[in-house]
Amino acid sequence: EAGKAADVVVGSKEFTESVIVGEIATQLLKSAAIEVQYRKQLGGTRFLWQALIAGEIDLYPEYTGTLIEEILGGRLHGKRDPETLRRVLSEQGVRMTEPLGFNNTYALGMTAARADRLGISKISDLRPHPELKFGFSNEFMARADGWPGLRQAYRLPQQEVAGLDHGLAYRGLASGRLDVTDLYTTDAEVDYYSLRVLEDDQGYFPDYRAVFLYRADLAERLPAALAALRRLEGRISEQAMIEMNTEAKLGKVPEREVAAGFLRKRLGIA
Ligand code: PBE
Repeated sequence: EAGKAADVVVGSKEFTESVIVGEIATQLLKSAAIEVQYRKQLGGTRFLWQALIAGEIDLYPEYTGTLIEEILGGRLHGKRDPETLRRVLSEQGVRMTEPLGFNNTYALGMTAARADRLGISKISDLRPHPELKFGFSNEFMARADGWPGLRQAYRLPQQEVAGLDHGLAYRGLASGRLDVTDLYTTDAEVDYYSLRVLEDDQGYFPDYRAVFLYRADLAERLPAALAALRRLEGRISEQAMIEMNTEAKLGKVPEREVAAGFLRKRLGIA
């Protein structure tokens, strides 16, 4: 803790949405006269979780499914109820807010044109097509809720499976180098590239409701910070999040401005 320049250190993962939501928190805390340092795009899920536990950051945006399947997986012993979740989190000195209002789930996607030609509308329709080229974001390749489990659950035969940067996967679909990738359902590219979101007909993916994870000691040290953060509970709809991702990704508006616009329009914070 010693030597921290700011009262609160906010972190985020490497993709646009995480950076925007981290910006929103940062600006909201600043508007409450709290000194904030924003360490954006720190890395992947595991890195952010470790940084939170180590006290290098005080809070970051996370998703319930990611928390349950990937981060806490083994420690929950198959239980997924909110009470168990909060108890196991608090054993780690971590708490979470109520959901912010949107769900950003993984899904498999293809271009609508390719999906139509092959008659594919759901994940199990991929089974008779071993020739399809799959490319998944690097984190998805290795996660507990990612490719290995999905392949097993759906008994998918595809052998040609590449790991790549999430942003590049969309361009791979558009150029025809890839047939199938993992989407994040609030991504701007889903609409932009006219992608078909394949139905998860075996219900493999959980909900990924956005929340903030924060250190329990933050709540004790700076209750005003927590009160400010909690103003975001239930306030970011799926539509609002998709619009913000679109502004940033396709409109090239800096995340900082996108976040400021949200706070001004939806929370009346100038
Ligand atoms: N996501 C979508 C989540 C999981 C699903 C990639 C934004 C994440 O864990 O970062």
